[in-house]
Amino acid sequence: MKSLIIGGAGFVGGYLTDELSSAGHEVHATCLETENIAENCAVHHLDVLDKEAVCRLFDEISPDVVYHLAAQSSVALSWKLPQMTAEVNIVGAINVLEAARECGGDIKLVMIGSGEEYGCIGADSCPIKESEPLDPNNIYAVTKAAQEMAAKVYARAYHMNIVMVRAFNHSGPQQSSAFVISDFCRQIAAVECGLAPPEMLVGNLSAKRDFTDVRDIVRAYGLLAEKGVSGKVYNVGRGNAVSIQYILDTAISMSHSDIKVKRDPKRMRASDIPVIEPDVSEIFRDTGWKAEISVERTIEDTLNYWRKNLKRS
Ligand code: A2R
Repeated sequence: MKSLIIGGAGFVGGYLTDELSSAGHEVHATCLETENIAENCAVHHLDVLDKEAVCRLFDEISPDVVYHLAAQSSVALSWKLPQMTAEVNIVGAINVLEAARECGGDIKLVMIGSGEEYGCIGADSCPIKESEPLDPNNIYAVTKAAQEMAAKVYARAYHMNIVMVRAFNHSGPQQSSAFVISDFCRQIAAVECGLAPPEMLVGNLSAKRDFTDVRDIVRAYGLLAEKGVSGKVYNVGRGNAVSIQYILDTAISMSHSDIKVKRDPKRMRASDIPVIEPDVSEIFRDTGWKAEISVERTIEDTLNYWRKNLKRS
């Protein structure tokens, strides 16, 4: 099996490369010229905005499966750079769809979107089913909804083999500290090695989110490539939201340092959705996948990652 990961240098890309390599796939991964990437795969430089280059790469590799991860993936940055976000996430995705169409054959495409596409979800709509109307609430979410709609059109019009994913919060070692689990763990590690005073800066702790370990997420992507039904959209998540307070308490309980919690107005969001939790029965039905790694283990592994990496820096 020949797999091509587009956007292989990001947080998820490295884990997906490991998952597919250890399953015996021939793995090809792309990154931008400015990025570093693990060496356990064939590496190709690619900007998804260069349509000819995307087509050339598909012709050169003739992949069986393509995972499209390349994106401007930050919600915050999408407010600051809406045009760039739209270009990379929508035009980039269409370039990938076009390249697969032109390349022909029976390539399976796994297009990675986001739980953000649902927008402001009321607690009564949880767990959120894939049939819930999309109501994106930020520019990043708009672009991911557009990517998904374009992919559906290609699946229908050209009978292409495409599955679409709405991934909910995922976390684990190596994630940027712009995300909450990684942020809390990094702050604790900084206290422990004397780089910061013994306090934690936090935002809204009552919001509940659905956290899945990145190693489970990439296992889901592999199974969707194998067993996902073409033209279908799948929620990918644990299906069991926990409060940010629980994440905080669990992370602090793993440290021997005496850490005081402090509210940081900069970390409070004007409108935070109280609970986001997906219904994950579709992916379970079609692939048998469900999350296996506990939230506690994700926190522990992320904390240990920061303990090692902050000490080194
Ligand atoms: O923005 P950078 O320099 O970190 O590069 C990102 C890369 N990327 C591109 N690749 C090719 N052509 C472009 N024009 C382009 N612009 C950005 O895609 C990064 O290396 C990768 C996406 O990885 P992350 O930002 O770390 O996202 P993550 O957490 O791996 O999520 C994977 C997918 C994304 O589509 C998310 O929107 C979705 O899962 O949740």
